[in-house]
Amino acid sequence: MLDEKTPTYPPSDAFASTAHIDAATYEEMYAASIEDPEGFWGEHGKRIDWIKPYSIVKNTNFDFGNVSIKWYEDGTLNVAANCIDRHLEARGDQTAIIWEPDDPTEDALHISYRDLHREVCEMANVLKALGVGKGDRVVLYLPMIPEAAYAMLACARIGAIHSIVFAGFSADALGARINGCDAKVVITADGAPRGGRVTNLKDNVNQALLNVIHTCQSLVVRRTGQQVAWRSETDHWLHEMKETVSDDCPAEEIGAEDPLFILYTSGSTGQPKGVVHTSGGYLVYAAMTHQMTFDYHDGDVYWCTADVGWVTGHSYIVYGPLANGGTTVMFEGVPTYPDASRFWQVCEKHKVNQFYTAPTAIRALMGKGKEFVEKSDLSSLKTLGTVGEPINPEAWNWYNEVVGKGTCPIVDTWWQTETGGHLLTPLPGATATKPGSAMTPFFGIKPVVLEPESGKIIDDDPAEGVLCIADSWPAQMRTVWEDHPRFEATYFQQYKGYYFTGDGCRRDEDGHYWITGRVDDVINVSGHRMGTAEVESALVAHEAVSEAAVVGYPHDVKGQGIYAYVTLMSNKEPTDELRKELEVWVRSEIGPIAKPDLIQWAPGLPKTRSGKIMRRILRKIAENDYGSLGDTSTLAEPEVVDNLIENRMNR
Ligand code: 6R9
Repeated sequence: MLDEKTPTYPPSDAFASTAHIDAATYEEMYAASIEDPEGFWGEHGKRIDWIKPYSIVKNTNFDFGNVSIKWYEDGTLNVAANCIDRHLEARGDQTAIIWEPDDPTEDALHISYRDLHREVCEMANVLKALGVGKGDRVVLYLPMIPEAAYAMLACARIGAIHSIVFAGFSADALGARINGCDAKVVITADGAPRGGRVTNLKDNVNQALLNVIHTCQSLVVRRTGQQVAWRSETDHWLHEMKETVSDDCPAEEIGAEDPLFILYTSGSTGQPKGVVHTSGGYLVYAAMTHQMTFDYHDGDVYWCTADVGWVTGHSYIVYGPLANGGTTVMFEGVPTYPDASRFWQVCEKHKVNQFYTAPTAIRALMGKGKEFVEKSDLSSLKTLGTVGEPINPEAWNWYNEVVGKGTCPIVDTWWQTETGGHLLTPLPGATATKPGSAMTPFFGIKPVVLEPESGKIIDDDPAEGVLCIADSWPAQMRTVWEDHPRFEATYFQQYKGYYFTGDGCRRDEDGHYWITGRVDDVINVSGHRMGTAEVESALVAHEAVSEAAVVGYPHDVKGQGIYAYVTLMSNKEPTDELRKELEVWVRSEIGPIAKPDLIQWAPGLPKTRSGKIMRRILRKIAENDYGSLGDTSTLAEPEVVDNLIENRMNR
């Protein structure tokens, strides 16, 4: 919390004077956006091109049982035409995408808007030749290569709905998502080089499709040239099919509320849910936040280090920057390969002006020492950003001093897969930032802090409680794919009339927001969202496991680590081999990011008399804070707790 010693970091006068938004403009525009949302968004909707202009701006209802969210509903547009065609005349030769490969000795690519147009048209025609049309689903399981952006935009061009599955997910997780949205085609590559190693994507697709009942063709990009097992009837090489199609593909007229993509994300219960985003409002908001949050200007080179498998890659590598006619860097590799100077070498090589990454990457690089940063010329940098989890002040200060040399505003952007774009963030030319705070709402956003139990609004500052949003914004998710009741139950049931974010927060005496982390059973591992329930169900699917409970615990680099309490079947011995086996098992069920960091053998789990696992206690033990366990009197067998404390893994 802010006290007298908390420093604030205002932008320099020079930065503020050329910024899109300075402090006075922010105040004025924010007030206007809240007083008259229809007028405000009616005006800002014009930043993109419409085929048929909208006459209705906002039609939204947060009442549980009748939740419905529509923006610009009678307008039509094409998202790909907005990201490509409309820039051709003025900037056809400008670089749209700079692609930086995993291996620094391989050449980077500079893809112009004209190149992008041709590639996307060809890919769109290939999809059409495979029978894909408006409203059909296409799953993308790809490395960070330009074809990932081409495939997204090709879907958008013909009105197909893409659903990207992060290439780090396992075959099982991929199969579940292909089934979940009934995809007609999966687009993949032979292999994905990352950090000097190769993931055999095509093999994973083959394995995933064994569990897919409907016919799903695959379109394969040749990236590594490795041998792959081919399913002759339903597999197609992209480079072969491209030879057979025209490089002209008209952009379909798409309704503002037609889905653009589905993205599966973890929640506190059950299987991941398919978050649905639609076309018009999403693009308006992604473009506007990209321009204003990063203070992006024409000609700037912007780099977001995320993967397109996450929402950050959707809004802030592809759709936002390209809708603005920008130059966006796509990076195939990892921050530490070949060594910890890679990010900074890429910044120097491509003269990056805005750099956007995750706190976990900053912490990992901070641990390697500043020599790795100081080898590179970072004088092109203007704005730095973070996303995905709270940033601790130590990492913030390192980012500010060692990377930004104290001259680059840092924007700590809070948002979610569900929100489509930034909701709480400083604006670099307007906000005097505080390390660790997401500061202020973006235009049109009405955050409220509620008492967790009563749901009452806390008006006075400072305030601490759960973070909800009181009114809709254009990029809000519209529904859960084919499960609107789940959408309403997850986000609108607990606190009536509000969108419930699942995050806790504090608002300080100046009215600035500090995210305190999830209040549900979602953990955040290296900025990746993980439902503890997902990891638990993977563990209990193993024949040796009778019961499992998973919680997060503080981890120096990852933010949170995964701590699993495992009860074995009575005929199984707790051995180190079995521990290894369970780690490998979870990797293959979900993916490497879900591998437990610590597994503790638990002869019993603390439960209430009604049989509910007391997670509060498990969290405390995992945090090595067992002195403050609180009330354990409602436990069925209080003695199991002593055993767990004695054998705790995080000391
Ligand atoms: C964009 C993205 C969403 C959850 C969110 C919150 C956490 C994201 C944050 C942050 C503190 C920030 N989160 N940004 N916490 N400060 N700047 O990350 O989407 O993967 O859906 O995760 O991440 O807990 O609820 P997603």
